[in-house]
Amino acid sequence: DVPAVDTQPVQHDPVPDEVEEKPGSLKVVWDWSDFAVNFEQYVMPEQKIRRAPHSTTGEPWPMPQYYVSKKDKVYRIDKTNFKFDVSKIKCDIIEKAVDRYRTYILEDAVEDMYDNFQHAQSTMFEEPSLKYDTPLYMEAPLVTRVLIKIRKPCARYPTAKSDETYDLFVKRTGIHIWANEVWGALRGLETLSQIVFKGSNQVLYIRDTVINDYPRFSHRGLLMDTARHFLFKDTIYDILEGMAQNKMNVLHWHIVDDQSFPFYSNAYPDLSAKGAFHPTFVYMPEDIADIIEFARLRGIRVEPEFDTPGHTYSWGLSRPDILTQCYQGDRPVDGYLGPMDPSKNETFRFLKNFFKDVLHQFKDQYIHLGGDEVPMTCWQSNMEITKFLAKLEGKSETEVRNADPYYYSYDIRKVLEYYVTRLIKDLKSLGAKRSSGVRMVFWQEIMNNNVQLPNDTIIQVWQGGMEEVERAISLGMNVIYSTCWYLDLIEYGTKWSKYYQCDPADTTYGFSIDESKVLGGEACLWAEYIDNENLMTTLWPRASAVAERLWSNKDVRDLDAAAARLQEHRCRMLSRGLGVGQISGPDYCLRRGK
Ligand code: CP6
Repeated sequence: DVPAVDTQPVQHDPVPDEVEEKPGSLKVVWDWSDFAVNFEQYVMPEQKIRRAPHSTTGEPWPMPQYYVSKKDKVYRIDKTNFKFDVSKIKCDIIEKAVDRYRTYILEDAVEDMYDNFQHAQSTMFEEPSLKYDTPLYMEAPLVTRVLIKIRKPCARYPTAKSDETYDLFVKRTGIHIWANEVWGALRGLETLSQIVFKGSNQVLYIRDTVINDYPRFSHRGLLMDTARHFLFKDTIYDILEGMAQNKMNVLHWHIVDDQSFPFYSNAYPDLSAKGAFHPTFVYMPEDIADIIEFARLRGIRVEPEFDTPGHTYSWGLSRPDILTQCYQGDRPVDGYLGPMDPSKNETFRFLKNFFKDVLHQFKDQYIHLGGDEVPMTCWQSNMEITKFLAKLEGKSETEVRNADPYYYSYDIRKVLEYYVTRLIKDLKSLGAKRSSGVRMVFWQEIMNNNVQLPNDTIIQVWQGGMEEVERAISLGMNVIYSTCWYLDLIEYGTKWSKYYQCDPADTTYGFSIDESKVLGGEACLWAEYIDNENLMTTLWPRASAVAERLWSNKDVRDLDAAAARLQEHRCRMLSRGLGVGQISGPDYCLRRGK
């Protein structure tokens, strides 16, 4: 029984005569000798990364502000007597951090994968292998002590003003970490754990090093979306642990949206009872507290976002009364509720009670209030709203009664302005009862719509480039930049270099940007196509490119140098048990430990 074979020839488009005849056209490309000569130019820079010389092992990510390490002066880590001394400060944050980093240093240290491996013998590598047989390594002096000195008393929560500065000295006398605040000591311990490396002989080494380090931007964030897919606590812990390993310090938690409402509100339990995907897919107050605690111990702030007045479909499952009924002509559109309804006092009474509980559960000074993609055409279609607007504009009773979208010219953006202004006022008054106060963040549309904002408002730019940053600053606002860092937009390859080259205060095209007004940036991982299974592989190490841009000096930009360190960084995250994804095309990691 021989299967029938389709003997029809494949139909090709006929090759046009001009192409065959013209010199330098298609034909030339198929000249293989020419291709071989030009091979180098066809190799993408990212593919060269695996040829990185093994001297990259033990390099930090993100790159410190000032960093000198001596390749010819190496110490051995004394595994059995290794000790951390923390002087003069009693602090749970540092005690727990020491426990974590002891494990990372002594058990999960990244291995020098370029040494003693068959490929290392080939000409692909710049240095020969077996370097651990040389006197430099065999006779390296032992270091046994890490001395941590923190100048100020331990604070409970990290804030926007936390000092993350630290110095790190690796000398014959020991390893010294000096910091102003405990947050700097955390960053210093992370750096220390990165510059310790394991030789292929399984001995731990560290080079003689001097580091003075501090972040370029104070806001180095990551947007996590738990509304499009519910994320389990373990996944969120992995995100936070990855952030700590990249010195990122703000978890922007986009907790609810149109698709689901997984936040348990003490004031309105029906919101999650009716709005969550499943009764168990809810973050209870204990869960929120656990996540904030896990973040706190890593110097990470948790900034919640409750996006209104748009993106609120799931709120309407329990509270249809606070959403706007959209109309088609004079007929209500069945089952279609739009943004929050600002014409009702009940909407604001509800929001005030709701946010009172939010400010109770979340400790950070910042709260993100959304304001993006508001479907104002729904407001426009609803006669109650247009009447309300007419009243806002001081029209007479009859004018209001007769207000008609076709005859009365109005600016629907005034409704948004009213909504946002009233929400801000209510939140400020709630914030006044808190020790940290409250500072509000909005998506950039709020600035686009003529809304008068208090000048401590923060604008998060997600569309457009430096012209938008410049505009927000000129309006007196602080800025968080995200446009180029939408990590959920997936293309072939990982495109980390694109993320790496983007700068939230880029002045190369002539924009005058006051960098002190740019708080930093955020990598956004919107979760329409992300769940617990693919989150870590999509997020890391791509977000690492963002992390270095936000931490390191503006002129740390060399792609080849970054590629070598990033490759090691990816292997390090893997060896520490995080299921991170690809970065550089074909490569390999040694994965010991977990
Ligand atoms: N959800 C919310 C989203 C997006 C925004 N807000 C979004 C828009 C465009 C892209 C990706 C995400 N999914 N609430 C915009 C801030 Cl490309």
